[in-house]
Amino acid sequence: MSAVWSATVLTLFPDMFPGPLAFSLSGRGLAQGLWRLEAVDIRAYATDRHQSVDDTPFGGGAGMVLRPDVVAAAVDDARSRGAAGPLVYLTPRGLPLTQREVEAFAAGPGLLLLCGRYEGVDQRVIERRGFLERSIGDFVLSGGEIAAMAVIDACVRLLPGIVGDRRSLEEESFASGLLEYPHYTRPQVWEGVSVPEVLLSGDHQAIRRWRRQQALATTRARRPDLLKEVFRETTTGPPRAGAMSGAQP
Ligand code: 9D3
Repeated sequence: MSAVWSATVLTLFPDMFPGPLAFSLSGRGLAQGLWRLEAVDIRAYATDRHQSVDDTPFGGGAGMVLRPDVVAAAVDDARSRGAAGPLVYLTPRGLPLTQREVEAFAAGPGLLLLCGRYEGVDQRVIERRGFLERSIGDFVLSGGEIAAMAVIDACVRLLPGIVGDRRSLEEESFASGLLEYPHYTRPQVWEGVSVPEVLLSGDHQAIRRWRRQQALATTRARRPDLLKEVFRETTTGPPRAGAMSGAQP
């Protein structure tokens, strides 16, 4: 008896879900029962007659902070109803999420995600319940919901049976660590611009080499930080999955 991968999202805006997760690969998987989604309204765990979930920050400052007692009640109830897997608090203060961690999340039973609003969540409940704090990048969103959707989407596409063509995921793990090579389709000449000759040559080894070189050049230009990872020996840990397979860069 193993339940399907499940995401439970604690939010003040449960109506935002499933949102875009109802479309495309994730949407088809959700409709087929390959994964489950539950959006829980944090406000349902307020205890006072005004249903308050937040309060002013101790020490002063702008905005409001989500109360630890209300968040804890929502977490504990979700757990009691079977929500399994790591607790993830989406916050711009968090460690940046990585594909490596997404792979680990997708391999587990699911996630319990907490979306912040206002100025944040009382830090005590984050620490007492053992939340991981994660960001999806160095830009400012208006809340954690869209970040939670991004995390869920990244996990769900890795679940067995979600991606139709397995080759997509295989190529991804082969190339992992580099940015992708550019893609072309018909027409062969468009607005006077031809598709790169080598792609029309039928020489599959030449095509493979050209794509590798394109991936390397683009990564060097745009994300030299990634190149360091690909070339790295085992100085601080094992190489990324796939980084050492096939030809060396
Ligand atoms: C006043 C300082 N602001 C932090 C830069 C407060 C603040 C702004 C926006 C606190 C939370 C938010 C809403 N963002 C998220 O909840 C969020 C987020 C993000 O904004 N960027 C990248 N990843 C994430 S994960 C959650």
